[in-house]
Amino acid sequence: MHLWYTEYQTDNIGLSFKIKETLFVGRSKYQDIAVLDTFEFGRLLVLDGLVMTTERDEFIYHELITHPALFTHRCAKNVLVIGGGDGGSIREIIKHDNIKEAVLCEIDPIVVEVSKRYLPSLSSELENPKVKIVYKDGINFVSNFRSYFDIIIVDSTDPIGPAKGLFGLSFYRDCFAALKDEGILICQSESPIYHLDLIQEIQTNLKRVDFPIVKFYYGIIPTYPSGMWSWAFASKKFDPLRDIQEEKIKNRKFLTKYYNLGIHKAIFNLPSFFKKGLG
Ligand code: SPD
Repeated sequence: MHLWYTEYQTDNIGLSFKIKETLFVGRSKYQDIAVLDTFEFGRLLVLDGLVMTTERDEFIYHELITHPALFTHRCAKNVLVIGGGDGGSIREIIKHDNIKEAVLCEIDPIVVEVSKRYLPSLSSELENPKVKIVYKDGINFVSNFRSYFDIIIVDSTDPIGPAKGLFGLSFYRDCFAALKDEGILICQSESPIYHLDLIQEIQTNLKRVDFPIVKFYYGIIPTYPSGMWSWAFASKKFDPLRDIQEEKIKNRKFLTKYYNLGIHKAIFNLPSFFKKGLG
């Protein structure tokens, strides 16, 4: 007998994983949490029935949510990650020597605990002295800062339940205020295939907040709905293509498995349907 886990990505499509072992199943104050060991994608973190990350393809998501901003900003020192309790985004941020402090604001301590125990390749830098973890609601947390962060990364779950506010206008306003004059905000913005309406709404909201540069970029994540994912890049000063730091990307001293100079240029050149959808 084989056990299978299926994420129903839409009412009509599911992605199923054959399960080797169920490592953790529990309920925190906020959500259902599971870690499953799968035959094809290694360990899989599931929150409220939705795939958050897998050991096999997480590098694509975490490199793309972090390095485009970190290599566009001239010298980011203070970075805030909202969500991302698995630690994958923090692991990538910490690769940049210029980082002085990386704050992880995760609402759910159990996600961090579970990731430290079952997903060591993602959570490997959570104990780094440059990393400060706060267990708070990111929406309230960010509203306490003025011109403090160089980069804010919203590594949220999908826009259902507690994460809904992380896609809204007032949250973006607070992020704008919490960023320094050269600040950059990155938000995971779901699938361009399935969620173009949401992406349009994110674009409208970010422009209303007065970010002079609002762009989207995309990547291929096999275990996310449709396999194609996107991120919003909202910036007060630097443009990811006009201000690209080619030498810095080429001469980086750390390894990446997906991100490189060609990828940086390619991901901001959107497929026609996506470009059209953004108007
Ligand atoms: N549908 C999956 C969207 C998940 C985005 N966030 C994932 C968190 C990984 N650090």
